[in-house]
Amino acid sequence: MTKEETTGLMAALRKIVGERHVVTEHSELLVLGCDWTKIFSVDPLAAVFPASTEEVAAVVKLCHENRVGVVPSGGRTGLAGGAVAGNKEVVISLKRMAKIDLVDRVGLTIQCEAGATTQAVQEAASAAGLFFALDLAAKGSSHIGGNIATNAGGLKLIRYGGMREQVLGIEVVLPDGNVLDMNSRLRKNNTGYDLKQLFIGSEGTLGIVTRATLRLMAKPRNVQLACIAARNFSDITKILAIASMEGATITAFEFFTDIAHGIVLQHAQGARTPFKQRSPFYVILEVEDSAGGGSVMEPLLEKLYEDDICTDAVIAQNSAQFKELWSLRENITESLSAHGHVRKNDISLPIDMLDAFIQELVAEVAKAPKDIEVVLFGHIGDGNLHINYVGPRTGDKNKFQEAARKVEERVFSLLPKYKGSVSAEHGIGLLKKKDLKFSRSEAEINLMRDIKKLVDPAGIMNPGKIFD
Ligand code: FAD
Ligand code: 2HG
Ligand code: ZN
Repeated sequence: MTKEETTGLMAALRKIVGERHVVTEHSELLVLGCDWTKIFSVDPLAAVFPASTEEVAAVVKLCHENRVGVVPSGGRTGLAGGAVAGNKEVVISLKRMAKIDLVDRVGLTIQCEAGATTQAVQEAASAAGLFFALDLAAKGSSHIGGNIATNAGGLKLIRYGGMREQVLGIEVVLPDGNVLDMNSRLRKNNTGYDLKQLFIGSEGTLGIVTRATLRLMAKPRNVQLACIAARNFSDITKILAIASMEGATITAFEFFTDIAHGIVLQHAQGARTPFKQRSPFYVILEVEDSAGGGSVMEPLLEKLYEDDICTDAVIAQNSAQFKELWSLRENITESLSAHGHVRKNDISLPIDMLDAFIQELVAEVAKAPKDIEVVLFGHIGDGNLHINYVGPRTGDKNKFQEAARKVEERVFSLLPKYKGSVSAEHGIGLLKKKDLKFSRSEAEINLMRDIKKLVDPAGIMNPGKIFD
């Protein structure tokens, strides 16, 4: 774009959203054009903050006419570079569109604008005596629109499903600025293709989600939480199997190694270990005890002790301990960032293949440079393992990323034989474009490209994400 064209575009954007809601200042753009990854080059043309669907549509239409790329932006907690603007795109932030307007206590739904945070929706549901099931450590910042665009998984997927399972309807601004209203509250609607599914998990490459209708449910009752310690990784999957066989309704099954635990204890304020003696592996197990009276967790732990599968366990006795145990898991990501340079993998495997995979992973990691520490944790109850490669903060960031990339490529190449995925929940974004081939066939990738071309022939919607 020439200087004059850019000036004209900025004036038109200001006319749509108002003078104050267009940012062109370089230092602010460096933040607004970036997500949590902070490893990609950032260079947006501008960032705009529309206040309504009409304003989003007008901005997109204008950018479409001028063939300028747009990057939909939510809470910028994404871990795949999906909300990164690196090529003079206009960042469209939904931050001002955070209204939560309708809780239907009979049909159990909630309607909101896409810029509402995950936590705000959880709290609105709770205030109405109900429960919104998506939960993740980024909930205070992540937006519902971002959760939909990434099909976020999170901490409770094992029981309630991921974001896709929570979405009944959405409103979307298409790449040409037209609005598709699919914001239905219906539970059942078999009238041809379910088009909203195409946008869920599409990482902002097909359109901008502006409103959503989400499912609510009754608040879980008598939830019990334990942190269980184990000697071997294989005992972790045994605990999962035994818990199910003993009839526990598992609402979360989260794993972390003692290395992850140590890093949290070092960096998270007020964190302390609940164990007298540390063990190599831990699980946070949350169950719903519908009968009440502690009838689930204690007998289950007794069985685990009897079978010599756990080395120690603590049960949260009150809400403070409940929060404290959960924080040991929820603080891992932030503590890792405080600890050093980080490269993240977010893989998934059939759960019964995890033991075999971990053995191969350990062998692969043994060949890695010695200053790369490998930290494992994740939503093992649904087969999602988070691998973080961590390098010393004092080292060079780019060199570390290159070295860690070599290790991760070898790890990814193990996945096809397990029919695993290079991304369980964070998405492809910019980070894993080269790795899509490890999980999806050429035919699938070609079909995805065809869909992209059909919906966005001008290629302006979040260009360069998922594939080029
Ligand atoms: P952003 O980062 O702003 O954007 C993510 C993608 O969505 C981008 O491609 C962007 O273009 C697109 N997008 C954003 N808003 C819209 C919209 N309105 N319409 C269309 N496209 C849009 N993820 C999990 O799945 N499970 C977890 O447990 C989890 N835990 C996390 C914990 C921490 C501490 C952090 C930092 C991240 C975690 N994440 C997790 C990753 C991240 O929080 C999720 O991917 C989240 O859904 C992103 O939401 P966001 O609003 O921050 O999106
Ligand atoms: C989590 O489960 C997130 O906490 C982040 O998905 C994972 O930091 C990571 O690698
Ligand atoms: Zn996760």
